[in-house]
Amino acid sequence: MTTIATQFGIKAALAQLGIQDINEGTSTGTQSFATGAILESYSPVDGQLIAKVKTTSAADYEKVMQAAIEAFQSFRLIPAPQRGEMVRQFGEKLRQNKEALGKLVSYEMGKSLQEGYGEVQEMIDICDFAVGLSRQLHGLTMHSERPNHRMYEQYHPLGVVGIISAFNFPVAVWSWNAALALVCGDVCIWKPSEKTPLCGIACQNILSEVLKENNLPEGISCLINGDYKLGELLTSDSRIPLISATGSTRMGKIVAQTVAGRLGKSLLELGGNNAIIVTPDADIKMTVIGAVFGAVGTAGQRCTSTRRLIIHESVYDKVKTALVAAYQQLRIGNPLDQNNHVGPLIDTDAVEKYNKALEKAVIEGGKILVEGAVLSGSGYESGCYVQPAIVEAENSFEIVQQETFAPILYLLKYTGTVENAIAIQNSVAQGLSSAIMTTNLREAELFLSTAGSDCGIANVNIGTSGAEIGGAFGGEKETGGGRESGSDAWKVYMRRQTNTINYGSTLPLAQGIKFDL
Ligand code: UN1
Repeated sequence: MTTIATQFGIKAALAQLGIQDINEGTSTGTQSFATGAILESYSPVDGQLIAKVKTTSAADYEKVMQAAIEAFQSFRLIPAPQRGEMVRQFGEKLRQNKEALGKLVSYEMGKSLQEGYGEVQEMIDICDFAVGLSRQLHGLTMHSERPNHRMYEQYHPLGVVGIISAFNFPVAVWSWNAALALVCGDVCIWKPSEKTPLCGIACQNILSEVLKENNLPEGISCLINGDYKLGELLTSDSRIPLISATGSTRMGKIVAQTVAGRLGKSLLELGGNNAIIVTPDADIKMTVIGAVFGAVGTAGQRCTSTRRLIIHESVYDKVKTALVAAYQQLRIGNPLDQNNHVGPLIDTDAVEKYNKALEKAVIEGGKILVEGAVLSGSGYESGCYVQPAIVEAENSFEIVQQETFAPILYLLKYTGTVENAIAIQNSVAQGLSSAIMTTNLREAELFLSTAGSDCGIANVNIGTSGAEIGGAFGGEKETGGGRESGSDAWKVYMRRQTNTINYGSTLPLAQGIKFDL
């Protein structure tokens, strides 16, 4: 029998990425310590077991930590551009492995193959960005108030950075953190989602080769696998100055409190409840493409997925009809088959949450426009495939206020001016991504102004998902306030030091204070 894994070259991809039937899930570079329980990784694509992973015990964790601390002692002293060269080589290896890694992402996580490749492309892009950055880790110089004094600031590496990533971007989000942290001179310990451990191992294997080829210590990049208890070891560990965590708001609140309790720094990328405002002047064709991709791309499991459409009453029916027609065209099925638009949800728990959300929407008074359904039969054996749904709702519904990681799009109507739509858009607890579809300059600029969107990302005539790595990525309010990836996000991975140098022969004090002996 030809399985999906053989038909789509998954077996070959796994072999290329160094993934065996049972993998050592704990590793610093090429060296592995793994004595914890076995974690099995099943594909949501066909429900098949892909491989087993040995998890990290508390004792293993301690060994990994020691290796990381030791590696930091030497790695921090390597000039930043040389660390950049290492990241450049990593980017090259990602180019060579793009196809294999993209396939694994698609098969283990369930996103479409194109999106799997796109994720690896984000990794390559952030490596390129980090290479340039390795020569630009600069601080400011200031004029001292004292004569013959010079004052400036410089950035030093922080130490061990803990990275906790989610299943939905099983490789890219780690790389946003790791590529920057590495050029900054930090070493990393990564705990990927338990739902996508093989993606973590594949990345680790690729980076390990680079470390080995450059005779660099293995502890520079460490991988640990396990459940939330392992996460707790990481977040409560005062040897880790920075924890970067991506996941739900519920998880982020626990991480933030634990890290703050020891006065560590945290960088949080949590839930979104992203909306597109559609004004009377919107280009309807562009709106439909942006909204459909935003709502059903990655089966609605991006933190940037479009969850709400806030449509002006004058174009409401037109947009609604166009959307319903577009949803009829959607092909749901094996994400490795490029004829399909929508792949499976990550697991059957996610399917249950999707069902519950739709039920709740109806109980609260929502009107179903495109019916949801769990698909069964040939090709849907994993039980993770669902029909993307559209519901007419109110922003005040409890379910609309929540982030459901599934392809459910809520249509909300607004009347009057764009200020009303902006108020609806901002009336949720989350603040990640937002967009406006309009050809009206006044509306667009108002949306981007201080009186406009309160989100970390605000787009004009683009959907809410698919941000480029060059910008700082993250959001406000319950999204956690962190910024990753481009712009000056690197600063969080370093400690800032202000230096004042007296090159004169007297010791004047600041603020004019006299202290004569
Ligand atoms: C996420 O869902 O956690 O903007 C990250 C986007 C992607 C990243 C999403 N570049 O949709």
